[in-house]
Amino acid sequence: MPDNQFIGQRDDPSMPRYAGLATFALLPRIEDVEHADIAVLGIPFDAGTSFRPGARFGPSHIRENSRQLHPYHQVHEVYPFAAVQVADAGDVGVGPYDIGQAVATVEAHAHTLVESGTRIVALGGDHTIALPLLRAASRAHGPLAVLHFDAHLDTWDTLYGASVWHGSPFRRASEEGLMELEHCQHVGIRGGIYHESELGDDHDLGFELIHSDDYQRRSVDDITAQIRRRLGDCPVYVSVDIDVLDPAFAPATGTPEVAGLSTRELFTTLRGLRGLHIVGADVVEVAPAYDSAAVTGLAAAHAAWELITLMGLPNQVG
Ligand SMILES: [Mn+2]
Repeated sequence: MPDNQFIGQRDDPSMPRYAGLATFALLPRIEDVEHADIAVLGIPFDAGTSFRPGARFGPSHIRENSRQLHPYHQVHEVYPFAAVQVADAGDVGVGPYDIGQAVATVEAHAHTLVESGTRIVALGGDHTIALPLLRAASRAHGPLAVLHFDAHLDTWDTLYGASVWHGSPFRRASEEGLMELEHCQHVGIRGGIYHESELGDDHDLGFELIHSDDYQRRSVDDITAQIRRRLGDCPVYVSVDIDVLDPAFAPATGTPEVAGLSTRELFTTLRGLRGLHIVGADVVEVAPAYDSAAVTGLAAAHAAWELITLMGLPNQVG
């Protein structure tokens, strides 16, 4: 490990990685650092879920499964936790009964962090939380290029009378002017939709599509090149719905869809995105009750680690 001014992972030879309290990647708590460049923030909220509930237990499960994250990233050849100060900001306290109130609480909490120069990597929680996180990030950086990994469009309108739920965050964000309409990208889309007009709406709301099936015919390099072209030089918000993965790789999620990405396809894609100007990110929709052998939790913890690494690379600082 290089010497530097940042506090990294717990390094106590008397305390194995599987023991002790689980902050994300055994990193310091935000209270224990002077300033966090990147904060991992849990949002235990799942009242926006339309099908299988349980993502409120996602943050603690992802932290538990982040104990094995190591200091060195061998693809990018960096020590992510020595490049910038990363800290665990704990959870946002949100109740389960009032979506509007929860969204406002998340937005206020996120705004406080963003205002102090901290970029957030959020652990969901269901996908509803992307809306307040986008509001907070956009307030600081202007309209954002959204890079969205998901089986679903999440640009639907209302469901069961709710306009804010886990299938609508990007429609609301687009309507509110939080997104760069020529620079947003879905990756991994598949599964059923209600009506073909949803695809036209999705395009009008700002997104270009890369389907899950595209990974069968195109190389990952080709796909990452398309993503880079689409995002351009904009500030980028990356949202990873863990259901972008096939249920074989991530069974524990609210709305699983067959024929998804493998973990290798997702991770080679993420690793191909060096140089983006990422101003915020989330990993959402991990519902631990369905997680045999913790495979979904592991995938989510590692996805967050990949995002933190990208955000801390030298050309990303600031
Ligand atoms: Mn989603």
